[in-house]
Formats: sequence, C-alpha cells, structure tokens
Amino acid sequence: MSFIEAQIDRVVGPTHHFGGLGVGNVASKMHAGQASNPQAAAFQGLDKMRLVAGLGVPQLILPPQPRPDFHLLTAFGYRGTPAEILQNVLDDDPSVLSAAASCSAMWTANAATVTPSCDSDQGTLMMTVANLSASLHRSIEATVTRKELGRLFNTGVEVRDALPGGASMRDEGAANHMRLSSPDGQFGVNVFVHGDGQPEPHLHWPRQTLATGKAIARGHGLKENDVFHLKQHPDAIDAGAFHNDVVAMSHQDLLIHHESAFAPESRSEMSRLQSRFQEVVERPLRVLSIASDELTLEDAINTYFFNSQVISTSNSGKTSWSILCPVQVQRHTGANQLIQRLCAEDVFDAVHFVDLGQSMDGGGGPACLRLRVPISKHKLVRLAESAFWTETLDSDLRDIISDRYPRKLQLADLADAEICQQALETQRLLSERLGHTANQL
Ligand code: SUG
Repeated sequence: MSFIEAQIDRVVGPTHHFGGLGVGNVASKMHAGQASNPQAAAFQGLDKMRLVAGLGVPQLILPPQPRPDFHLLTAFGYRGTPAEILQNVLDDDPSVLSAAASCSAMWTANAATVTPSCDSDQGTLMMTVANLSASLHRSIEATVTRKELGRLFNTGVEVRDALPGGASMRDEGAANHMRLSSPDGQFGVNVFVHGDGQPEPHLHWPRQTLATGKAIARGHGLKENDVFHLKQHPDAIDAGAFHNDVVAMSHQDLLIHHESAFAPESRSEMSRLQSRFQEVVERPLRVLSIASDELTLEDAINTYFFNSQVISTSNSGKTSWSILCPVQVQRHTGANQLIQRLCAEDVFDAVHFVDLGQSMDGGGGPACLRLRVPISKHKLVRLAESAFWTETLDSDLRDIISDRYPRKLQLADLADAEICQQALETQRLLSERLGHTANQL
C-alpha cells in the first residue's frame, strides 16, 4: 500500500495580532506590540494553500478556532458583560487578553504528531494532539483541535487526547517529529526531537521533552528499533530554534539540518538512524548537514530557511520535488545561494518563494503552517469533501475574509467588544463554510 502526504492548514483568524508570546521565539518577541494585518495574514495563508493544491497535493483546510476564548477568561474569574470582561483583562494583564485572542492555532505543525498505519502495531493511522503546555496561549488550542481532527478523520484513524502531565510532558507536535521513509511511504522510521536534559539551554525553556517522545511512540505502537530520539543543540534553542523544524527539514529519504541543530550527544543515535534506515528502506538516508560557513545559525533563524515546505508529486511515473521557501530566503544572499545550490544538485526540482510576512512575524514559516498526514488513497477519499481545497471554497473563504476581516489590529483593539463579537461571528461563518458546525465542536 502506498501513502500520500496530505497537508492540513488552517485559515488565520480575524484576531491575528502580535502578542510577543512565543517562548524562545525571536520573531515573535521582535514584533510584539506592532500592528498586524489579519486580512493579509489570512490571504497569505490561502495563497500558500492554492500553490500546494495547484501542485497536485491534497490540501485540507481547518477554520480558525473561536477567539477571543471567553471560556479561558471566565475560568480565570473574569465576570460581567463581554465588554467588561475584555476591559478588565486588558487593565489587569494584557498578556492574558493576548493569549485569549491568539490565532496561534494557525501553526498546524504544532497541532498533533501523526504516524501512518503501516508504522503502528495496531495497523492504524495514529495522531496524538499536542498539549502545547509550554505557553498559555497555545495550551488552549488542544481541546478544539482534538474535536476537529476527530471529526475530520472519523473512521479508521485513532486521534489520541493530548498527553496529560503538564510541564514534564511538554509537547509541540509534528514540529519536533520527522518521519523518514521510502518514496511510497510504506517503510519508514520515526525521529522525535526534544530539548530537555543536560546540557540545557541557558536562555530559553525547551518546549519538548524526551519523556513526551517516548510516550507518543508507545501510544502509537511504534517498533522500538525504528524510533529515534535526538536532542536539540542547546545553542540552537538559545539562538531561537524553539522547534526542530526551525533548523531541520525532512521528506521521505531526505534530512537537511543545520550543523548546530542537534546536540553532540545525539551523534550515536544519528548513526543508528542511518544504519537502521538503510536496513528498513533498503536505500541510504540522504543527510545534508549545512555548515555555519554556508549559513550561520542566526541567518538560518532569521530567514527560516529550514522551515521551507517540501512536497513531492508524481505524474505519469515522474516524481517531482518542490520546495516552498519564505521570501526571506530569496532576499538573503547566503540562503538564496544555498537553495540554488540544492536545486543545481537536483535535491529539488523547483523552488517557489512564498510571502507569509504576517505569519513569519509571529515566528512561523511555510512548514509551521501545515500538518503532514501520511494517508492511504482509499482513506483519503473517505474524508469529508468540505475540508478539501477547491477553487470554489477558496473563493468563498476569500469573500468572507475580504468583507469581514480587519486590516489593522493592535492588542488594545481586542478589548473592544464589538470587534470581538464580529471576530467570533466571522469565525462561525468560516467554520460553517468548511463543514464544521458549532454543536459539532
Ligand atoms: O509557538 N508563535 C508560534 C510559532 C509557531 C511556529 N511553529 C513551528 N515552528 N512549527 C510559537 O511560538 C507567536 C504569538 C504571538 O507573538 O502573539 C507564536 O505563538
């Protein structure tokens, strides 16, 4: 059986703003408090989905999650009318208002960890929803994500609850997981990346733990021999690589990473990975380690080179690999030379530069905005039609966004009950158009 890699992106919500909330996230901190453009953010996301779908990859779309999250605010003891609640939170602690209104669920690479049915001893496509317990604004995503994925993959897929355990089981989903496989996806191994354990970073709290990777591997019924745990280099975390996908990318038999992505203690696990991959997949794993001389860690993080989205498509027996790089890569001499070199060496057949400025300013590039789901063709066709990208869906979503999304938003605007009411109503319209109704969530 062969597997197709479907992509799930989410429409950026109408309350998208720059709260500066991302733990260890340089871009998020740098843009904190600046005015955002939610309408442009949503269009930029849809432009990427159009490109991916146009290249022939199944593209699924989720609606924004409802924000502001009044459940959070009432749970924190705020009472009164929506206007009173919003104003009180803003006066008390603006970061809580920012968290309640955050559209960070747009970064679906953090929604869940996904492994295909062929990897599991249960023969089932497995997903564990990420608890995102390292930060308040992200921890509120899991409940709705669980329902959405459960609804989308309603049969023959096990969607597992977010891991309990709080800080010791910090989990940020697929951004810290790489599945390396044969081209048809049938044979593969799973790599989990964590940041905790000695030596720890000095500046930032690692967002993923080793215990989490082990728990997910057990829960998914993965073969112990085919599971690998790599530790992030503490210097990479301190430089702003708060997720592995900021310094490493992978697709099928290809792993490209910055030379400082992984801690030296992971060398033996990396060798075990390479030899086991050869045994399981019967071809060598292509590992490209990018030296700092070619792209410094700082430039890798500023351009989000490693957060480019790799996709491959087959047409009449010919496979073509495309890479979607942020425009920041094109604008940076060293990063641009690097991608041109990889194309000249036939690692990629085509490069597309995508402008995701609004997401990038919150620290999310092309690969952060998608969740990969390796799924068999027969299971894919059974998914709800309403979730798949089509020209008509794209056009309907754009109409709602262009009529109803603000073009300028700052945190203080989110204390305005009318703006928030309109945002919740817009979220409801988008959800309905995407086949999610309020009582299903
Ligand atoms: O968790 N940014 C997100 C970016 C997530 C990127 N995802 C991947 N690398 N896969 C984060 O730090 C910023 C929110 C703000 O600044 O308001 C934020 O949450």
